[in-house]
Amino acid sequence: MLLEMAESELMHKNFYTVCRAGFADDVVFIRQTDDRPDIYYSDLHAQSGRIANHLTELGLTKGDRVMVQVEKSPQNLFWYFACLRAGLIYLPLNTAYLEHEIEYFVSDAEPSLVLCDPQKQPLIDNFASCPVHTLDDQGCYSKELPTQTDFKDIECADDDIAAILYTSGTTGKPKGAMITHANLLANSRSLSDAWQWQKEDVMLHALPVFHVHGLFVATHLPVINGSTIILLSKFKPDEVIRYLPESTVYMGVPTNYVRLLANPGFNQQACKNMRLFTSGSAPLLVQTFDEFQNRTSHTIVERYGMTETGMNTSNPIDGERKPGAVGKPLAGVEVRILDDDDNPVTDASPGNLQVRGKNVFKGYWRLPEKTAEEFTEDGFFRTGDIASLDQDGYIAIMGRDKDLIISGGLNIYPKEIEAVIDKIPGVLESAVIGLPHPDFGEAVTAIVVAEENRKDLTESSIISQLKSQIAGFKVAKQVHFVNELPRNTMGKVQKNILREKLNPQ
Ligand code: MLC
Ligand code: AMP
Repeated sequence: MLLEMAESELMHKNFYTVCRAGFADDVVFIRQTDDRPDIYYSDLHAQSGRIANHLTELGLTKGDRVMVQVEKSPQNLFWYFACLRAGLIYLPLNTAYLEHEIEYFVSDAEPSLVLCDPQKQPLIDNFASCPVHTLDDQGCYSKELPTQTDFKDIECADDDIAAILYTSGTTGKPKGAMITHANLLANSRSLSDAWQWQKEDVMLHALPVFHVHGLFVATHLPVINGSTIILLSKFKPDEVIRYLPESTVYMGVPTNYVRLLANPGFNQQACKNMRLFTSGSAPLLVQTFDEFQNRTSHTIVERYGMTETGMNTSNPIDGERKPGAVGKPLAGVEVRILDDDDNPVTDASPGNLQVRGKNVFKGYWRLPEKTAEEFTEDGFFRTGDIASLDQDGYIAIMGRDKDLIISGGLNIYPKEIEAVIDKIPGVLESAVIGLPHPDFGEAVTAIVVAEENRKDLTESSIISQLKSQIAGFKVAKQVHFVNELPRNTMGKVQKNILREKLNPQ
């Protein structure tokens, strides 16, 4: 019912226009920290209108890409909504990405405009064939915006692309997930409903805004309901604790919760006005779930999602929130678990998780074959996650079919790191695995086979080479040297043996 309504509401509008109908101009959109003035929903509308006018004056038209790699700020969000209003495709990048990573995204996405931090501009200018403008961490833009705030929002169909978010791939090359206006609407509506969002809720926002979690879930829910966001530029435990008493909702990755629990100031008093804590993007350890409950008397709502699908399942607001489980499918999301022969799993054994619904993306940017591979004939998306279903209908994520490390809520594909290590002179081959880590959940670990007598190759030399070439979060936290990698009869590296050896239980 809800989703039928969502579809008809989007007709001839875009996701922003639907949000606009739900927010009031005189309500605070963003409460800033450090005594900076409040930003109202009227400001969001006026500023996004000016930017949309500017983008149009620059000659950008529907479907063009705007690539954005800037620090988190209210202005960053104005740009996001301006793109939606102008029918442009918003393409956010992790600020940790370095030169050759950005160069790949520019060549693959062919943006019509890049917006970046001033320090990155000369570098990106070297390889981008489009204009490169800057927005600094205070929200100052390098050009003058028009004064005209009125803007006639561009009409969008359900499957018009609102954003492209890159996700890494098993081949080592990131793929752009094309997310439509209808995907955004369906997911924010079903989550609002599932989490019983109220207009009066105040969202304490400490996530980055270049991923689904921070950009879509933690921003859309307040905006579609016309609620206030307390916007923190980064996750800092002391700052989160300081603003919790003025908030009602907090969303985090498990590392955020581990770090909050390590702070003695995080207690029942700090959380007394809170209605909801949610966790996702990586598995939440039962130990963290329990410790959180004991410390705060609140129970974390764990949910499960992906860049390609938005949110799929959630533990309930009313009803049992099970530790180690990600809950039941959200409204409008169909979920099934199949064995390796594609037969439905009928008991609680683990199998391959597939999802279908209006939340599921349109496909990978300019990769029709890859897109076709990831969908079944009847339209289910193969998540690559291994899941099981209990007798109460709760899903638990048991593992992954894909060779993927999730560190502090960020995905890292070993293949990409191995390719960089293998190019270091003196390295014969390498294998990259994830090992349990108390802070990040999993930590990138490299196992390297070096040529004989390469005394210059050490853990720190490999780490510093990686740091110069790839984003810091992907850099191996540890490097081990071995004489050879264990392989099976097919010649495939047996990563399970490496994991067992380096992390004996
Ligand atoms: C930073 N570093 C990391 C890291 N983040 N290393 C491993 N894993 C990470 N996630 C490294 C940096 O390179 C640096 O290394 C050092 O840690 C300090 O950097 P920092 O920038 O000060 O880090 P910090 O602020 O502490 O960041 C940690 C974090 C952040 C956990 C707050 O990573 C974060 O916000 N994670 C959330 C990501 C997220 O939003 N995921 C959602 C994806 S969407 P050095 O060596 O230079 O000191 C998705 C779908 C879904 O998955 O279901 O939601
Ligand atoms: P991303 O590609 O960054 O969107 O990450 C999506 C992946 O994160 C999923 O395919 C899962 O493997 C993982 N993930 C997200 N939420 C959870 C969760 N609550 N528990 C376990 N894994 C999760």
